[in-house]
Amino acid sequence: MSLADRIRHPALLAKVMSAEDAAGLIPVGANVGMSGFTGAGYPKRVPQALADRLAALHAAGREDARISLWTGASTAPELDGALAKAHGIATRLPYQSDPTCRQQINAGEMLYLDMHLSHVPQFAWFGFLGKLDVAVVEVVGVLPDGRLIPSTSVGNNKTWLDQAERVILEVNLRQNPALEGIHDIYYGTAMPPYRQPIPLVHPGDRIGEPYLHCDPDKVAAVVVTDLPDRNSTFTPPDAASAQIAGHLIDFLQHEVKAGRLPRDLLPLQSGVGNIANAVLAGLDEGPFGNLTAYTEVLQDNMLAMLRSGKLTLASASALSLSPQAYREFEDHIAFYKERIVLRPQGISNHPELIRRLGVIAMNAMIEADIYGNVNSTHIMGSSIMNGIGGSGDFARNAFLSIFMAPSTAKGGAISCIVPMVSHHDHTEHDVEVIVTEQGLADLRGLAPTQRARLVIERCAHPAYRDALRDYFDRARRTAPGQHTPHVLDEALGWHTRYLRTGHM
Ligand code: 0RQ
Repeated sequence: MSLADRIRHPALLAKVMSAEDAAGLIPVGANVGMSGFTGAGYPKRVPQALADRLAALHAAGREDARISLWTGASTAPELDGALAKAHGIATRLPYQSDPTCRQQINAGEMLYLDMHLSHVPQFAWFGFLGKLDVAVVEVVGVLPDGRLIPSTSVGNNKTWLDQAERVILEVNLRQNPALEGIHDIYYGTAMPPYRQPIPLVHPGDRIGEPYLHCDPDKVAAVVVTDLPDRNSTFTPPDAASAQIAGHLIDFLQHEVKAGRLPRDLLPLQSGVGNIANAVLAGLDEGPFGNLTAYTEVLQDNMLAMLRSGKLTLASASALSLSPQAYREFEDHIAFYKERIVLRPQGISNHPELIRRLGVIAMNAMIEADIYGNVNSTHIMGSSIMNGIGGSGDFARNAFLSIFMAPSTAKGGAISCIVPMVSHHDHTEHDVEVIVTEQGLADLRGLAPTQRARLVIERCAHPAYRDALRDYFDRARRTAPGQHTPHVLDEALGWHTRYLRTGHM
């Protein structure tokens, strides 16, 4: 396939230039919206060229040689990693998982706006984030009329292309042209007070069109890439993850028996990582069939469930697959295209749709407290791990909001069930079920003191259970209020003890 077959718009074909020349069009201090969502569909050459330019400016004494970087979600070493290593990011939003970014954020050198993923496109439209100067978006190809074939993620690309003053396109020849048709880009959104209901009532509904719009006159450069997505390798579930998955599947079966869930459950949302993968593997072997997914990231085990027929369709914003699973996807792309829809994150994570569809939200956490408040983002109250991502979009609006973690971390030195979380991402009001390898606490319909007993008995590790019982009993005796009793002097004492001694 020649370049002219990929870029079928002559005026855009004429704008092909080197990544270095394109990066030169991005001013220092600009707000730059880049594509990319969980390691998929991010630009691969312009960010590296920009990082080289910013590093050279730093070497020449330009300490202000930085940009503000907005994306869909996490990206990859070629984007977040390269720009962070060049000290080229002043402000980052809305989600990252890059070690260098994390280090710089925690050192106070990079500002980080950790945002709900569904908020990002509308905050950009509302003008809450300032003006978007440049968009850098990876695409698979350009149609003769200038519409764009999106890549392996959609993220915020529609918003970046609409809002940015200038656009740089990376046409990635490595991405499969047969991706054309898998996307559903909804152009029916509006600003309040003119918003209308979003006409999606089933996870697989297609309500938009398969292409992104972009005014060709705004396109300042087209760069050609031939590089694969990050495609992290897949790690098989460990023992704790498999136990967590087992508890969760027993619970879902119980809900079906009780008549609170249909036999084919409700659309599934699954976070990323080891535990999420174990839950999906358990569901693939489990008793349920005819399942659907309304989620933001499609990872290996969801692909396996589509292949086995357990899952009939999946809606997401990105394909985050290992190299092996991506080969399987490409080998059977026609099969998967009938069963997968990729959407903008403003739609995949939309509260209205999550509430309407009755999504079962399953996300990992860092720690929970005895009352069911959840911390998904911070280590010991102050240091960021990754970010809230889509977990809040789903938890607040789900039919069932489930959070999962091993009961201990760092070889047992940390209890993931604590008297009070050191940072709140999901309050007790948004958390219905907590699961660890020890067991599952169903918190629905329970008052705080009832929740505390259950979380301690079902979810805490035996090595920490007595200390939690003792804390709760003393709080019951001594707290001035008995609705959510705490010993305030001690509530964060487990964390401060860890910071002092290396053990909770
Ligand atoms: O640290 O790597 O230094 O060993 O935290 O923990 O157990 O490997 O868990 O990779 O599944 O990540 C919540 C961070 C879990 C993730 C979180 C330490 C632990 C380890 C990671 P090391 P694990 P996972 C969809 C939904 C928020 C976004 C979200 C996340 C490291 O799932 O970012 O849900 N979620 N999005 O040792 C101190 C504790 C700890 C702890 C674990 N209590 N105290 N350290 N760790 N518990 C996706 C998107 O939105 C895009």
